[in-house]
Amino acid sequence: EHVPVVVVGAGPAGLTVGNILRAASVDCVVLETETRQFVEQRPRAGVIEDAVVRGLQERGLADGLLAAAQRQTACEFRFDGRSHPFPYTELTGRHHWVYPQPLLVTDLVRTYADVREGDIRFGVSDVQVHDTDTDRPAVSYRCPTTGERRLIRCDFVAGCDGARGVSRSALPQERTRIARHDYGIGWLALLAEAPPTSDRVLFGVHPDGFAGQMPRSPEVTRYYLQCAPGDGPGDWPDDRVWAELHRRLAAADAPPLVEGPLLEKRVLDMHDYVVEPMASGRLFLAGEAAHLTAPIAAKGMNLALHDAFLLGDALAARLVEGDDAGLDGYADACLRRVWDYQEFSQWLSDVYHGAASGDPFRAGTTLARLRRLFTSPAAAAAFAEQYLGLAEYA
Ligand code: RFL
Repeated sequence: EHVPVVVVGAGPAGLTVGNILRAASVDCVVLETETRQFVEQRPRAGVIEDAVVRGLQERGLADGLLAAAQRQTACEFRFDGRSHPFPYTELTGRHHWVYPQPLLVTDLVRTYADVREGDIRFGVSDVQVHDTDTDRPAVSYRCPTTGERRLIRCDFVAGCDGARGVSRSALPQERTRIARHDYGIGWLALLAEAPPTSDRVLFGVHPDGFAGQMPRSPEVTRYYLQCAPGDGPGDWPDDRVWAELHRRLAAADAPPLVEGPLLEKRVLDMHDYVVEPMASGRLFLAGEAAHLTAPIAAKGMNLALHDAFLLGDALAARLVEGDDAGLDGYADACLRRVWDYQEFSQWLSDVYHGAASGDPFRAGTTLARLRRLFTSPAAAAAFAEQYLGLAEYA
């Protein structure tokens, strides 16, 4: 079997690359270890930048999103027992969109497989990437129904298999650097079957630790609670979760949180990494296969989709018109943005977690940084620009 492109992984990045290739009539195979149902239901991200929505729209991939997503114009910090709304659209003219990742993935699978007649193979196992530094790379896998091993030869491999994938390890070790950052904290990620108390994203900066509220839909709300990095869900019975959420998001001038059953409760170990240079020979990584940003600034899926736009367009230009420029500049173009967002996540992490660091000096300076967003128009504009996505990427 031979196809021009094998895409490893059917997350937001891989499905977007596949869709762009099919729209350009380039054949490809997407390989995914999980089932279709599993990837369509996996809850994760929800906040999408204007520029990414536009990127999806330009590629015919935003119909579902535009019909159902909420467009947000402000977020809100809570500290000193009060609410502090931050109206970012007033400052930048840009928005955030709330559209849960499972809905986006469902749209992307449907368009790829059902509308653009793309080949997608779910439930494969033991995926291996071969010969990517030659002109004839290949990907092999075990077929879920027969158990036999299959080999697909191709011209290019798009490694979009996320943080736990295998394609990253096919980069030549001597030319690859992995830069890591560990925040030394955990976040308890929660999904509650309850309406949000406010339709804004809320950030609670509190001496007991950070807490966040991210509306997902009228029925479901995501919450985060800073916790010790070694904690497990067992350390956080529902009563403790709600007591801490109430305390850390308290504001005398706002209604209380609405409690409900907790559908998801897992501890995220907060860390970042960046794989450089993201490409070698005929292998190009995109999304979390190449870089992870802890969900502090809600940038992970945005970065994954930015990569996928560049990679899909570059592969189509190469395979349809013989134009190599996009592929040649791909890794550098992605990495500039990745480092920008990593820096912003680190900056924001200090603001969120400084008050609970146990170090009174750090608590003082990070609170000063937070108050400055509400007293200095220049500081507010700088925050808004990064939070909504730099204008240069819009
Ligand atoms: P994904 O989504 O992990 O997809 C990779 C796919 O590859 C499959 N796979 C393999 N397939 C074939 N062979 C193998 N050997 C394979 N190994 C794995 C996997 O099953 C999967 O289907 O990576 P991708 O496409 O790069 O997309 C990245 C995003 O999913 C991720 O960045 C976001 O979810 C991060 N994130 C957020 N990002 C935002 O932009 N805004 C948010 O509000 C936001 N909130 C979040 C988040 C991530 C979270 N978690 C769970 C860490 C909230 C949370 C709680």
